[in-house]
Amino acid sequence: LPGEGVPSAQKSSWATFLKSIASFSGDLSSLTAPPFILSPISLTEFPAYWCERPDLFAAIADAKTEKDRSIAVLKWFISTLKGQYTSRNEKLGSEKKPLNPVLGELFYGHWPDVNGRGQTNLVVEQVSHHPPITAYYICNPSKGLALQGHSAQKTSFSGGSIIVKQIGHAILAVDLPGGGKEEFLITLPRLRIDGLWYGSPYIELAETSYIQSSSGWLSTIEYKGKGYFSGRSHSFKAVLTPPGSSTAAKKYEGVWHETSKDLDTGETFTDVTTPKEEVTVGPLENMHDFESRKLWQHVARGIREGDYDAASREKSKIENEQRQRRRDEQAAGASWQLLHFEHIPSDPVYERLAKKFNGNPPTEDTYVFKHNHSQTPSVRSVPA
Ligand code: HCR
Repeated sequence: LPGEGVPSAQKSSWATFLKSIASFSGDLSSLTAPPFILSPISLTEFPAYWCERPDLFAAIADAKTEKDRSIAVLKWFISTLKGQYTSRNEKLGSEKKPLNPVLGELFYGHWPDVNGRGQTNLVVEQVSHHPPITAYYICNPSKGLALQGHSAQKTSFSGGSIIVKQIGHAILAVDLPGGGKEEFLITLPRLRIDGLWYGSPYIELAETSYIQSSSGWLSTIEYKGKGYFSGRSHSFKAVLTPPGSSTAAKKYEGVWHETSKDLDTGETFTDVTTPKEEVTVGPLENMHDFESRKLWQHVARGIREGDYDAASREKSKIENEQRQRRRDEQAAGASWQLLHFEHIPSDPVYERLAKKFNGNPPTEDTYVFKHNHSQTPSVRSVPA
């Protein structure tokens, strides 16, 4: 039934929220939403979804050929989608509106070394507040793997759904045993937020995304919802093509939130029905004030405990403090300095790899991680 996921006291504010998004395009994070749809988690935590299957990430380094590495990257990528796009429904009951990070907000974490897979480290920094842009760096130094990317969103409203165009890309760099690097450009799918009318939003992926290797191998992934390929939600088809050819060397099909198979052999390709590994985060007492969980702790508690007045009071405190910072900077003629990333207007790796598959746009800006692999565990001790 329409509005059935909305608590009765919030039905009219949900209707007002829906009306405001219907006539709005741009940055959704700035709209005030009713309390039942608020998530206690900041968007800076989202990059952790890239590595909740650290074994599959590490396995990329163990693949021996260019083709096998491209297959391993595709397998890892598809296996991240369930966490990226359905985990809020599982944990919080529906997709929710994440906390809108402040400029300079930080999130650090790691996945421990188990059975020789190496430790994987995560560094996230909010590099823009308006529009929200999140930069991340994930590396497994002992396996010679580093993923660097940034994420922003452009939203519009169509046919009762929110359409989210993801802006940004990720580059995975793999150190090769004989020296040199192989690089993979990962583009991001388009999202549709459905179920708004019922007050229980969920994500469906749409259109096509690509993984282009510097070796020439290309994965083309097509996403469909209910009523297409298999009639099931969260369906995808992926095709792997060799350098300079459009004839598929491998084809995969399935649903990204459960299993998929290799269409030639019938064998299972991805299976995310087993538990994932959440990122390990240090204790709150050791955190810098700008680390996400410390910064938002009182707001998050208010949301979790249903004390929305406290949540909104605490949120206003953070926002006012931010406004004051910006005013002080302006008065001093200074601007905010990023801690871990440097903005560059065009990413040469993106340009080189996008050219190989006529990727659009031909160039994109990026945020380059300023330190190297081995520094990531120690960057936690950030200056005040
Ligand atoms: C669109 C979205 C914020 C951005 C979230 C992103 C795209 C962030 C990068 C991650 O890698 C993947 C990802 C997953 C989320 O599905 C997506 C969010 C879904 C909702 C949220 C909107 C800003 C909030 C809309 C409010 C609705 C729920 C009423």
